[in-house]
Amino acid sequence: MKTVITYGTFDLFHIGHVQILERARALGDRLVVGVSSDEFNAIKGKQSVFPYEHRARILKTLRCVDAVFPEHNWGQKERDIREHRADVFVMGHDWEGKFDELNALCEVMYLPRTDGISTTELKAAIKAFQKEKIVELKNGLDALNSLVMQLH
Ligand code: C2G
Repeated sequence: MKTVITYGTFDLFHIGHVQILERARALGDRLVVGVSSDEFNAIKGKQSVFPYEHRARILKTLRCVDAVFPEHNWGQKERDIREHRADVFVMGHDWEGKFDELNALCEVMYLPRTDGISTTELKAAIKAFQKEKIVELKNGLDALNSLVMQLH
């Protein structure tokens, strides 16, 4: 039974997350995933939109994910690899080289990221959309207001 392990925040779940999880799962017989807790996200300098419970539950629904556990800190990976008897540790290549020390415990693989999508970009797009909508609404109200003024 070959176990693959990976980690992430998986906020605003998107196709890039699906791809890395499916690619990781394809490297073995089961995939276990450490999902960053809200507190650890703060340490990573990330404010996730969805709380840990939601992010973990979404991953648990995936056919390619066999188990989900909380990631509380950078240093727990060695213990997790031992506990889950992981044979392969996988991350997207934006982490290339960052976890090579885990080679002492298991195979370390950095897989290609999915271009053109990231939680950060999604958040920026939503913010821009909201701002655009507010400006549109304000212009509409101003036009309405001047109409009303003309009628008086
Ligand atoms: N990812 C990807 N393609 C994207 C976006 C993300 O392949 N377009 C991959 C990342 O490389 C990572 C995983 O999806 O392997 C999860 O990404 P994040 O949720 O952004 O997690 P991250 O902040 O990288 O946390 O200890 C490790 C950290 O918990 C990793």
